[in-house]
Amino acid sequence: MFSSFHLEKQSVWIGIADVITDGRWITYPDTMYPTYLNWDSREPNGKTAENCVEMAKGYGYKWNDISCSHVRKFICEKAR
Ligand SMILES: [Ca+2]
Ligand SMILES: [Ca+2]
Repeated sequence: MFSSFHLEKQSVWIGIADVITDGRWITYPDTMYPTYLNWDSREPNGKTAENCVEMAKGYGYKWNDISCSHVRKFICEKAR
């Protein structure tokens, strides 16, 4: 999984976006449809204004779509 380092402190990008077709979420950089979703109950709500996905600190790290222009650290998958 992922390290919990820094997670208590801030929201993070998880490499999923719907920049090509709104509502069609794709993982990056491998461009796959995610097989797992963990949206907050109020999300996604941003339509074409919010195209990147964060694990949102304010939502208990459930997912939120948000403008891609925000500055966030990333969570990345590490090869075994
Ligand atoms: Ca969107
Ligand atoms: Ca949102």
